[in-house]
Amino acid sequence: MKATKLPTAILGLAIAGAAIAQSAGDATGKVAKIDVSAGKITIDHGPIKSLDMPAMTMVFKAGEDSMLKAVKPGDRVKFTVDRVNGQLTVIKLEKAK
Ligand SMILES: [Cu+2]
Repeated sequence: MKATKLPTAILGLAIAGAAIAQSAGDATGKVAKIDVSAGKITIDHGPIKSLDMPAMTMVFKAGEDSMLKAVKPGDRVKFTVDRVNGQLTVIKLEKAK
């Protein structure tokens, strides 16, 4: 079982990597709300050119649960957004100084 699952996982990662290269967008913003149980983060963000998005406050899915614990409402952040399974997802998040 394990031997057949592993190659599929590697292929999946390769596909995700290709998608990130095409559509990911970098942005800055301020955390407005964090919903740990839903795995979501609301960010008051600046324009994201590659996604053709003006500045707004919106909800993103968090790519990793650890992101929701690394920041808190009011924190300024730098982040990268990509569409994962059709949902705008924060794939990288760090506190801005
Ligand atoms: Cu937006």
